[in-house]
Amino acid sequence: MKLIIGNKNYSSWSLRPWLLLSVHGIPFEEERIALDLPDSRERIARYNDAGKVPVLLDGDLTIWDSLAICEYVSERYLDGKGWPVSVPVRAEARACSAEMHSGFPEVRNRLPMNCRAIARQVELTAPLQRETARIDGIWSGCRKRNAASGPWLFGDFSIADCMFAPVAFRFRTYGIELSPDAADYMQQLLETEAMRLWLVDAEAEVEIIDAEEVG
Ligand SMILES: N[C@@H](CCC(=O)N[C@@H](CS)C(=O)NCC(=O)O)C(=O)O
Repeated sequence: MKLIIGNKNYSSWSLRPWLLLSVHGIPFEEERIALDLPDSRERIARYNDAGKVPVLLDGDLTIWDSLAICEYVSERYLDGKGWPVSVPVRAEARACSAEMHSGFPEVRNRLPMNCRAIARQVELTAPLQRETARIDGIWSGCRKRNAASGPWLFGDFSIADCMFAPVAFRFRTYGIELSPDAADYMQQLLETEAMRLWLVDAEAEVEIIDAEEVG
């Protein structure tokens, strides 16, 4: 299996399936295509007409889109354990993941993932604060409700944790204040071995994408 990813420092979508595969110790090769360079588009197009990373290649199969890749990995390699076993808990995990996948435009635009940057300051506009508060509510609420079955959002580590993992790097960079429960969850994500390895690689990258350097 080969996962095509973007810069580890900047590519938030790439982190999600990379994390799922890494946490579960599923063997895969990775190919990094640095984004925003003259040949980036052409290199990605060799793998996928959608023109985006991440892309997973498994035998003859090509799967694109971070959530679709996580779903495939769960079904093909984890016997469905990428999601919680309980139907209602799984439904909520999917709802939170879908909300993250299609929402939070202020967080995406104003707090770009820039793993190696710290102590950046941005204006906390009202719409941005509403979104960070919503994420805080998801993190603290889910964790509290599912604490009996494990320390992650829905008990055991799941695709939902992968979907929110890039947000932990974003909040770290811009020093977003969180409730104690949400801050604890974010710290737990950041201390996960695979997240630390991702950060080490991100810090070693040399490319700078000006549009992603804010604050
Ligand atoms: N919905 C897609 C979005 C993927 C996406 O936007 N990837 C960005 C990098 S983080 C990309 O490939 N950008 C390159 C480009 O647009 O040229 C997913 O979840 O995988």
